[in-house]
Amino acid sequence: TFNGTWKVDRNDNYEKFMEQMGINVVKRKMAEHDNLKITIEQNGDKFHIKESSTFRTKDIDFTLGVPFDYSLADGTEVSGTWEMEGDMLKGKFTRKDNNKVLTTTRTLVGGELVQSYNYEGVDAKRIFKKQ
Ligand code: MYR
Repeated sequence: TFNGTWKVDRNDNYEKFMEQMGINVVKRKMAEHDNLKITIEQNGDKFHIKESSTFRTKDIDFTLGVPFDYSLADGTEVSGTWEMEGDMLKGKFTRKDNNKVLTTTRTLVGGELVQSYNYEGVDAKRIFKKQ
């Protein structure tokens, strides 16, 4: 289960990923140390996520397979869907400003929550530990 509160522990290639996203160096440096914490509550195919970081706190509700809007911490707006594939959450989101696609997955690996990101050929991961 993805339920619980997860705190980011480490990043893999996240800086390069953000650069590909067009985020400037100052924001990238801040975002690498954003202390991101997400609380996930899943009920069937409905999810409630509480996101908190040095940038903001935010509540997100979505249903698997149903498109929704989300704005990234830098204000970039995306729209897309999470789906469950086996034990993996797979997200596909389209940026509203340029129509390019960002894909992301969430999976549990050895008690950690691993979120992967791909944008325009650049892959990154953020790895979270349960609180
Ligand atoms: C959620 O499930 O937490 C809300 C929806 C997430 C949608 C897309 C996630 C992509 C986040 C990328 C952040 C990278 C900023 C450069």
